[in-house]
Amino acid sequence: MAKRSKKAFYVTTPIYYVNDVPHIGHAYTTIIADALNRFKKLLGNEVFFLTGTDEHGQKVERAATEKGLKPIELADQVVGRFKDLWKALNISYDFFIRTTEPFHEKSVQKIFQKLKNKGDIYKGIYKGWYCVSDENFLAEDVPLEEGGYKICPDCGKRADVVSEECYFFKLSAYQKPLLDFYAQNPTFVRPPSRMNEVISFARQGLKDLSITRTSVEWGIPVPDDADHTIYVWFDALHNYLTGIGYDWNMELFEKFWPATVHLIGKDILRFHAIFWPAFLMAAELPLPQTVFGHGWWLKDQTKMSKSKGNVLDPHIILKTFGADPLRYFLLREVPIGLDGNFSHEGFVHRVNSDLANDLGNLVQRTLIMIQNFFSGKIEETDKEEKGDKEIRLEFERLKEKVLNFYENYALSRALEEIWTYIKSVNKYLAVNEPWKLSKDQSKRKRLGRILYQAEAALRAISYLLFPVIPGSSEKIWNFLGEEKPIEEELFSELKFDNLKLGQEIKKPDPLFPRIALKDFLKEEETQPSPARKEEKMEYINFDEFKRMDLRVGEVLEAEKVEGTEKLIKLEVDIGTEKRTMVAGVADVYSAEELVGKKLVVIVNLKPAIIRGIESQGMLLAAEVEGKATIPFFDKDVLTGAKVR
Ligand code: ME8
Repeated sequence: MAKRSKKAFYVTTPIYYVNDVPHIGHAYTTIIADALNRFKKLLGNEVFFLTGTDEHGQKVERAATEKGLKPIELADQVVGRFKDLWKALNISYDFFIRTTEPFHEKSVQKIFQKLKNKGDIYKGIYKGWYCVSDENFLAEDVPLEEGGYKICPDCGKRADVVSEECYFFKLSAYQKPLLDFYAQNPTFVRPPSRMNEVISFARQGLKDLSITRTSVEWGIPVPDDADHTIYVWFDALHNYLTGIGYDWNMELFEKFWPATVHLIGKDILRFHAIFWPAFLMAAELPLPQTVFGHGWWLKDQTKMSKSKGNVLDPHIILKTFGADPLRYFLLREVPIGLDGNFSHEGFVHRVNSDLANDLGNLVQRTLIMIQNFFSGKIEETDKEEKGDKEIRLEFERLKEKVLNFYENYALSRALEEIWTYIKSVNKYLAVNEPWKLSKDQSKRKRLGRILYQAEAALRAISYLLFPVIPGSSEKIWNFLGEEKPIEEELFSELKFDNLKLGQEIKKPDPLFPRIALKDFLKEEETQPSPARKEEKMEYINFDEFKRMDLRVGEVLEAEKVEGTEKLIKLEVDIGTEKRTMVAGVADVYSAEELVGKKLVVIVNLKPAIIRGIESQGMLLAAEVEGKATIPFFDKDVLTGAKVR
């Protein structure tokens, strides 16, 4: 393989599942990637920034069924939501990969075949437990619960039993090569605590990994064995290759592979730091330089996640504040490796104090004074005095520190330093009181010097902030009358006095509106919760409703369906005849307790075959935390009575 160019920087985000719409957690990883991407471009690197969506697998298949959609229809909808969000957040990715695209599917099949031909993939039988939420096979030592099932140790959800023929990947053969690789590349996983976690996991022994399913239809078919679909993680991880041209644009691929950094949340570390390098070793491809596992955003001290229903919809924040306050807050508030707790109070406080007060005020007052005292253009200054020089030198020191912090993923530290500098410049103006000098004609050059220093500092500050708050930085840059785009100045060429004398400024607009907490909370309260919003009411008319034949049914007989956990077969009298129905309620009700009960059934629903039994109708039940609660009547009602 041709050698990757030294200037190449290839950054990726996870590809997100399309089972649900994006939230702040997804926005976080993507914003980090965007900041790194923009920073590296300022350094003159050739950057490729890949993001996208993970569209196959049981989780997406189930979510689509629940919504009455085909998986691809759900994917198409959710992809739109992701793309809209990235646009609203000013994310400048180079390519958006979808794993349902034919070029990706074809390459994954080819790699699968290659590994099979090599003997790294073989056929066998998998028996064990699977967590659909994490799309993960549980380790054997996860204990059985009293009810005879297993709980996923990562997400706390109930796992499913899987017993089927499948293809295995010989992960066990890569245990030693992986451990050797970690030893030689101690910064492969960052931060270091996560590297230790990965090493100790790998040391415990790696078992071969089932990488196909026969019970999941929504996946890439195994070449020449179409009863099997490829395990969603095998499929998804390869996006990092196919997204930069592997197998379809090898020139691009060779320019950027191996990836410089895969940015991920710590939830998916094992997939990226163990499975992924093992797959690559098997495919004889170079391994990525770094996998960075960042911390989680929590809400009320619990991980924000769709299944817990505690996610924050970024659109509400975007509507009130715009992209930059959110980008700034997420990157400033906590170091990337640690968890952060999102609170509305914390957000509003940080944004008002840092952006509106410190930065916004500095921009406003500097530019307004230049406008008022020099008609927008400083033509002459006197020489630098000690305090003026200090502002320049402090910037030169700042630039080096920021470079170092950005290079080392310490974005919050970089921002902290930039804010110390913003405060120094504000103080410099307060001490020198240019508004007083403006009254004395003999101090014009001195006044010019002070405002020039503040203006030059602003130019430099906006440049350093560009990776994090690109929209606002560009605005400041443009207010200063700069003509070349901000990205065209190389970091190495950035100097305090790159600001030319005699440059005419533009009238500034307010940059960051100050928002009162109570107004923001009001906005948040008026939004439907993400879960409710998803239900998006689709009205039916009365005639459509009348077409449903809902009746009181009486359960005559009931028995548990063999080999299932939840299903009960019922014989139900619907007034005119006896019907057989299958209901998923055995985790809550016993067959015996249902006999004799009257409940609501829909009798003109098209029959469906469930576990080989024809279900000729359906009973209605409320879903409470994933479990069925059947509404029974509080008065005696006639069997077969209409329900309307
Ligand atoms: O895992 N805090 O997709 P996913 C911070 N498709 N980051 C969070 C977060 C939170 N509360 N919640 C989510 C998948 N994230 C797979 C990835 S890659 C080959 C396949 C971010 O939709 C974080 O980056 O569940 C996490 O790793 C990712 O979203 C999980 O997204």
